[in-house]
Order: sequence, then C-alpha cells, then structure tokens
Amino acid sequence: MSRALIIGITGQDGLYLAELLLSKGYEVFGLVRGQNNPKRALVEETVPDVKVLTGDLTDQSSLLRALEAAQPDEVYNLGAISYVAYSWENAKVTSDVTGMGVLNILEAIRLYCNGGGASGVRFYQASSSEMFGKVQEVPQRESTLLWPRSPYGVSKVYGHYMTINYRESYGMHASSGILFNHESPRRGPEFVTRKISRAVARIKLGLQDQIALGNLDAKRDWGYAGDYVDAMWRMLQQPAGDDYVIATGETHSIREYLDLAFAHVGISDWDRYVYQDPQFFRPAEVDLLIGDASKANDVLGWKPQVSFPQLVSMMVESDLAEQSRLAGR
Ligand code: NDP
Ligand code: GDR
Repeated sequence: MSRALIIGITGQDGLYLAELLLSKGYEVFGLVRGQNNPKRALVEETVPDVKVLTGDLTDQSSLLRALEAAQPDEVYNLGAISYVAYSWENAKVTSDVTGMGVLNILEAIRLYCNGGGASGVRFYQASSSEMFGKVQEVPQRESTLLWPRSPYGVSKVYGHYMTINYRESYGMHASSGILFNHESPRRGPEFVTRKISRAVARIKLGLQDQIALGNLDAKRDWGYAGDYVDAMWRMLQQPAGDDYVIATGETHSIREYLDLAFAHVGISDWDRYVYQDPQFFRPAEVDLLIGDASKANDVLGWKPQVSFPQLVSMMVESDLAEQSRLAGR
C-alpha cells in the first residue's frame, strides 16, 4: 500500500486529493496546523480515513516529525497562504509560508531521506499561473518567462525554482505543477467564483440583495479542482520529476461567470444586483492568463473533464442547496 502525506489537507485541493488517493488504496496522512484548527473537523468528517498529523510549513522540525510518522512514498505540498489580494497586506507571512515553506519541506525531506528514513520520496509542489503575472507570451507554457505581479506570485516563483533546484542538485523526484485557477463547491468564499455562486444562491432565495465586486473585466482560465488533483497524482507516477502546466486553454471574464451563474437561477439582468467596490480592486492585475497544457496531455494523458458552464452550474447548485439548508427551507 502506498503512503502519501498531504500538506494543506484542510484546503479545497487537499480534500479532493485525499479522496482520490484513498480511492486508489493509499494510506493518507494530512498535516493540519494550529492547536485548535476549526477545519480539522471538516477533514475528519469528509475523509475520515485520513490520519491527521499536526505541523506547520514554517516549523521545519514539525515537518520532519510528520515525515517520520507518515513514512510517505509521496508528499504533496498544497499548503500556502493562497489568497492573492491578502498577500499585498501580509507580504512577509506570505513569503514565509508560501515561499520559504517550500524550502522547509524540501530540506526536511532531504534530511529525512539522508537519515535513513527512506529513499526516493516523491514530491509535488503546488505552483501557480500567478507566476506568469505580466505575461510574456500567450498562451503560457512551462518555458514561459515568469513575471509575478503580487507577493503571492513572487513567493510561488521562489518555491517553483527551489523545487527545480532540489531536483537538479540532489536528484530528488520533485515535480512542480503550474496550475491555473481551479474551482469547486469547496472553494473558499473569498475567491471570486465562490463569492459569486454563494451570493447568486442567496439572492435567488431572497437572503441577500446585492454583491460587491472588483474588476469585472478580469479574465481567468478556470477549471474544476477535481480534475486538477488527478494531474498532481499523475505527475508523481512518472519515472522522473518535471514541471507541467495544467489548464483548460480557455479564458473567461468575471462578467461571463456572472452571466452563467445568474442565468442558472433564471435571472438575466444581473446588473441590478452587482456593484463595484474599490476595496476589491488590486494594486496590480495579472494580464491575459491562458494556459497551454499540451505537455500534460502528451506525457500524463491528462485532459480537463468539466467544462466552464458545467463548473458554474455545479457551484451555484451546491450553494443553493447549502443556503436553503442553512435558512431551514
Ligand atoms: P486553500 O487556500 O484552499 O488551502 C491552503 C491550505 O494551506 C490550507 O489547508 C491551509 O490550512 C494550508 N496552510 C496555510 N498556512 C499553512 C502553514 N503555515 N502550514 C501548513 N499549512 C498551511 O488553497 P487551494 O486548495 O485552492 O490550493 C492548494 C495549493 O495550490 C495552494 O498552495 C495554492 O496556492 C495553490 N494553487 C491553487 C490554485 C487554485 O486555483 N486553487 C491554482 C494554483 C495554485 P488552514 O486551513 O489551516 O488555513
Ligand atoms: P486569483 O483568484 O487571484 O486568480 O488566485 P480570485 O478568485 O481571488 O481572483 C480572480 C480575479 O477576480 C477578480 N475579482 C475579484 N476577486 C475576488 N477575490 N473578490 C472580488 O470581489 C473580485 N472582483 C473581481 C480579481 O481581481 C482577479 O482578477 C487564485 C488563487 O487560488 C491562487 O492561490 C492561485 O494561485 C491562482 O488562483 C491561480
């Protein structure tokens, strides 16, 4: 039975990845931070077969202890401060967790393996399309020059190159997945897709009147998180570590997302409900993000399965059910 350690188990991707690995017969360990993390219960309910360990990406000895307890064949680092807007106001802690945290786990794996703990632990790093920022070519591929536009993006670039460096310096089986935006009903409510799907459900149910947003012309290459964790797993099944862009190859604006989300509940004139609030605009925006996943397609046999309209419908449906339940209907 293969063993996997997921750092970031309480997040959107962590839960989907845990479900995928459990379905493949893995023994799965998940790292949860903090002494009383409210999301621990979510993990215990959603994926009860996961063995929860405590630790933090900023505390290398806790990572070493987790490796010793889990004795993993595969380590997935999904842990990060992942909200781009927050990273301008909290650049230091973002750098410590999202950037330096990658060095901490890579070095912990190296020490663990050298100490006789194991050889050949395979490592996945959750890199991001935010690294392309001020894009230098369209679509973006593995070789595209990185030009991050936020402290989050800069931190991800550090983690990306550190992963490559450990692969090249120590022969580690280390892969970096450059994932474009991926969403789901488990997406955090601070991100724009879930913010909209939840608000649309509440407006439909008469629980909310308006929604405040930032730049409606921003565009993203949005896929479904369930598809994207499958790509992570496929990377670690290859004979050697490498870097892969994971994307749908389509880009859509926030306006298009609004069109589909409101249409799903039978509302066509969404302008009545949406207003723009300066607090949701960013100091710098990324340009036209659109990914070329042909390498992942060729090497990993990976293709996205869920279309953009299906994704939007899935999210609004799920929020309708949740909001109805919360409202006692
Ligand atoms: P989430 O924000 O949902 O999850 C982030 C996870 O990181 C949470 O489990 C969080 O724990 C954990 N974490 C935060 N700080 C620490 C820390 N100090 N030590 C250990 N763990 C910590 O992100 P997603 O699931 O959406 O994304 C997973 C990864 O993929 C992230 O690294 C993200 O940056 C990256 N990514 C995501 C994309 C997307 O579109 N979703 C696209 C490209 C990359 P807690 O719950 O306790 O806060
Ligand atoms: P992003 O996701 O920054 O791409 O990072 P987010 O959903 O936060 O923003 C997407 C775009 O929507 C615009 N926008 C708003 N965003 C939010 N959050 N709230 C609003 O009210 C709003 N109005 C407009 C933003 O300006 C932006 O252009 C996500 C995260 O998961 C990262 O961790 C990951 O690396 C990248 O995707 C790829």
